[in-house]
Amino acid sequence: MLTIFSGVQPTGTITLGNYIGAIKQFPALQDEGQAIYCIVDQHAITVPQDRLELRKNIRSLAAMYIAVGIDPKKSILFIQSEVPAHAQAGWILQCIASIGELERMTQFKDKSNGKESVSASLLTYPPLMAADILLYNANLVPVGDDQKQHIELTRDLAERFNKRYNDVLTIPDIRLPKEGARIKSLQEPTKKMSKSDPNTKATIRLLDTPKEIEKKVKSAVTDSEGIVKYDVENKPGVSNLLTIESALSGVAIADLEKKYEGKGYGDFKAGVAAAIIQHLTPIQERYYSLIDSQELDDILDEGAAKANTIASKTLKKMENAMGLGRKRR
Ligand code: ATP
Ligand code: LTN
Repeated sequence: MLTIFSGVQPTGTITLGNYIGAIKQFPALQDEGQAIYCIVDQHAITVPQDRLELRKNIRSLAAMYIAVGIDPKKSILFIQSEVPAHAQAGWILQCIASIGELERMTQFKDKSNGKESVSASLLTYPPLMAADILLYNANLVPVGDDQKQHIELTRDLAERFNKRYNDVLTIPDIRLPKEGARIKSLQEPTKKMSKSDPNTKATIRLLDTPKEIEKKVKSAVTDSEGIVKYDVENKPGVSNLLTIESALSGVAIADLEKKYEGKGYGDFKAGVAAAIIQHLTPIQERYYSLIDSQELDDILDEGAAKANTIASKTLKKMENAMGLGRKRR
């Protein structure tokens, strides 16, 4: 049976980029095998976080996972810091990773670029991510395009561990979405849409109100041509909006081009906003019914217990293979 694993950082309300690039795939994968979804709060603290904000974001992300269709009867949903094996296995994998390969990670380069001082964990973040995945013997990791390099490193570390010690770890494969692997910022359509972008007009968040969505789409950067055509090179803004509408409505991009033929960007943007609102309304309703519920805590308690059982078994195998601690009879 396949094991599917993915994680999202609780660093703010998830964006359409996170949703289309990764989270939208999660519910569908529940029927392909055992799906395990994690709120990676230990990853979030690689950059400074306000403690109250972090608490709020963790709970919010948990409710959002379920609101988008993750069924806790089928999937395991849990918070990373509630399963100690992650940090323990992360340490082991740091011991087999080299500084050089970690310094080559583009996410590290981006997040440390221009900063006078960054935490050591920003560099050692990928071995922790590898631990997340490898502890569950995951075969498949659904993520957006920006995580490709981290998944490749995870595979390298697992292969290195298996070769150096014993065949303990499963080599995972990446699963990218068919379209929308990289949703762009509405304001700078050559940059990825990011949760932590300080420009609020650049991102649509899953909890934005219909008014906010309309406003943001209306002010999205396009071009002066006035023709709705998919052409990433020359029309990145229009192409991004087309990708968003197509991913949410299920209508092929070519059919959307026909729908907007002879129409201006005003009509186009109104259509895109309507498609977003229609898709997000039921998600928001489910979210608000869950956010303050005991049900949510029960789901997370059960998820942590199940995750703990699986993860601590793999950790034991890793420790035994390396000769850590005492041999257990
Ligand atoms: P931050 O801005 O805090 O670094 P982020 O927006 O990049 O956060 P993550 O929590 O790092 O979000 O990512 C969650 C998932 O969303 C990952 O699988 C990532 O690949 C995917 N993702 C993030 N941004 C995009 C995007 N613009 N397009 C497609 N997928 C994305
Ligand atoms: N690094 C990822 C989040 C992440 C993750 C994971 C994704 C942490 N652990 C395990 C998939 C599997 C990010 O920044 N988006």
